[in-house]
Amino acid sequence: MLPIQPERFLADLHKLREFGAAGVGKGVVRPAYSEADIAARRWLAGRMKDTGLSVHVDPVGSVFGLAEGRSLLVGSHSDSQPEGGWLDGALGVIAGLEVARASVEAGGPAVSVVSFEDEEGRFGVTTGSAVWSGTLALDKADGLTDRDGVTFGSARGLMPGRADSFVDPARFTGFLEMHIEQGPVLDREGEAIGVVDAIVGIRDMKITFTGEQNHAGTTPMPGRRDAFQALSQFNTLIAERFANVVTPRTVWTIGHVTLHPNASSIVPGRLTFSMQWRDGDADRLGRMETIIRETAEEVAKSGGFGLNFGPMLGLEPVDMDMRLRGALETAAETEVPGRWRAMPSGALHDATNVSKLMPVAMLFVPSIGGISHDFGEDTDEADLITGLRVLARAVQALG
Ligand code: HGY
Ligand code: MN
Ligand code: MN
Repeated sequence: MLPIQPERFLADLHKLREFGAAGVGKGVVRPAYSEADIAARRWLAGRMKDTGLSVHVDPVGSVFGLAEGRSLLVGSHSDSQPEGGWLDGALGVIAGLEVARASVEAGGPAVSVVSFEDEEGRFGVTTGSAVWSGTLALDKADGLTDRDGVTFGSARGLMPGRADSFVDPARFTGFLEMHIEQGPVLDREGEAIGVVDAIVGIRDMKITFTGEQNHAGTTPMPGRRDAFQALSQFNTLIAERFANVVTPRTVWTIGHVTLHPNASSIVPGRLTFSMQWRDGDADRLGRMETIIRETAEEVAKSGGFGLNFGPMLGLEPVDMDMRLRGALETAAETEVPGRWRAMPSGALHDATNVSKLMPVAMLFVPSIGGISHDFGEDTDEADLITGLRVLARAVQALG
């Protein structure tokens, strides 16, 4: 086993949590290109340099610690959701750093480390690795905006020390990402490790209904063009129409709604909302998109609303590489025999984009209560260390 040092690993994990600490539980607020994110990346770059890796901050702010010659890439992301947990992404980055240090101390195998930028999609969907993998052109990414209208292009300019060039993916033999499950299965089943077999696909777009802003007291109900009512109708209709298309694993979410002018005595004239859906089957995602577009058009037409579909972002479902996955499964059976399972990922990860460039595989540790994308996200330290041990075993076996 590589000479990993669990205490050093945990110390760095807790140190990273300090950047953007929310002051609520172990939560963090560290969105892409925020002061906390930039400071965290500067600290990570220093830890990579201390390990003897050469640091490369790419044009979008993803931070790589590069070993000499060809190497296995291990990492994840260190930016967070607007209200994030301390482990989402951070765990995979610090685990990668610890395995890289242990590999250097053991004289090999060569391990590089990465923290991708904007995996949490302040601007898009896994934006940093989507640009690196060619899924998303940089000039298209630069035009993406966050919910306050800030562009990706202007935000990434805040990241100091960015190189003009991207890292050549040919340097890497493959990519391993350790992550919290962010769901209830391992915690509920009392298991320690999940080895991912496939990552779901996703579609994400903004939709705007435009009605008529008017006085909430004097405007009779018949004939109102109330943009909120349009969304309410749309939401009910798609749930009915999805019934014979979806499976129990399919999910769809309206997570962000902007109501204009958002005042209690004004009939809202405009509403923009985020429409996101995920499934393991690309064809089902397509059928859901048809229902979404047709239902929005039907609601707009029948209620006299304007309708606008924003750009749709999406990633296809992806299977993990069998050789890398096998190394993780063998390592899990050695470390926690009978207390691990192969399982799909309902969450998106940078590994989806990186799979376009090289073989990838992922492993999960349990999330207490299945909570994530919430300040309350947490994992027992014993489970964090078990995950690190399984990762280190797999890295050594693949070496
Ligand atoms: O939304 C996701 O699945 C990822 O955590 N950003
Ligand atoms: Mn994540
Ligand atoms: Mn996340």
